[in-house]
Amino acid sequence: MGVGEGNEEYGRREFQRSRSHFTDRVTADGRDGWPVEAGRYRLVVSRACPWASRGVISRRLLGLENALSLAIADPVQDDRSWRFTLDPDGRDPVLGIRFLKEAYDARATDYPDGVSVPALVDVPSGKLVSNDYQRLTLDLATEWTALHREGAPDLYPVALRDEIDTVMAEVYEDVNNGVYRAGFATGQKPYEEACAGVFRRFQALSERLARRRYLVGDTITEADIRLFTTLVRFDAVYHGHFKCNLWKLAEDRVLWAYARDLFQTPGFGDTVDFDHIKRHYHQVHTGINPTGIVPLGPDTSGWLTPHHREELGGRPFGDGTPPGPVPGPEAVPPTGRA
Ligand SMILES: N[C@@H](CCC(=O)N[C@@H](CS)C(=O)NCC(=O)O)C(=O)O
Repeated sequence: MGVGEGNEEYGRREFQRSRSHFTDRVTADGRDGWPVEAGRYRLVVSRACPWASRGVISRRLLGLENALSLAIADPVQDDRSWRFTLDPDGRDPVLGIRFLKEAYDARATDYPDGVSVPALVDVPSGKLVSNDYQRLTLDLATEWTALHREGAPDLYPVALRDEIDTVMAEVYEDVNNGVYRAGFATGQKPYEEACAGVFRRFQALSERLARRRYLVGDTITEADIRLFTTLVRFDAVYHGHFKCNLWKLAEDRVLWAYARDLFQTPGFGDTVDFDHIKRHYHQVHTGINPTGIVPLGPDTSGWLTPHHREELGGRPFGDGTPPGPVPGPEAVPPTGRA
């Protein structure tokens, strides 16, 4: 029996992820009308959101901070969705808007899947260009190359794309989206299948990563970014709030060391705000946490402990170099750090 085909007792309800509605691409040749151009676009994210966080990490690793500016939404949406309440006067200082919805409205009158982050917005017109999170980071890696920093890594190397795509598809199905299917299931059977699937995939990934430092090849790739964004949220929100609790990340020696290795790599952990992550999930999903209470734990200091993964070899940035420090205004506040 497949997921969602449960009997009366368990129900048929299964979480359905909405699709990205705006799939225009910003490319080197500008074929969709949106050429890569320094300073033209604004990346709107929530640091709570795993899909948006991929873009925040890629942007850091590739050194696109000066070319592509960043807007950080309040981790807690209201019924008008993502808001710029963290900014002075509650307005994004570059786009001049209070709600991300205003950029969506400038682009279209009808968008059945609603407002979501990440969102790439054209600054001169104020219009949304794309909310296609699956494509966004691949384009940052392959289309924005003219604006990459010196020493930027190749996050999507041509020779490894098939393998990267295969790993990412499995990770998406069972892990990135699997935790959501478990967390939002409204029937016992869909929950159990999704939860079991998360841990089956974790087991396979743990075996894969026992003797190799990164998922594909010997350098950091897009596949590592996509696994990391789920792992870094795992013990803080998916284990309790989404009931993915067969074990904690910190209880798997290999995956925990792998995740800490990435966390301690410039461009990964320096983008993570545990305060935003915890408040978003626990305060926004009132269907599964009606009181809105945000748990005090877990202790996040373990993220900074030695991981010893260098012993496996690997060249984090290949022939390139690590990114420099986080630009001052983008530093994660102490309340959100490990
Ligand atoms: N479903 C989104 C994928 C990204 C996503 O799910 N983002 C979430 C945050 S993690 C979001 O913005 N959801 C809308 C909301 O919560 O208002 C899409 O189709 O592009």
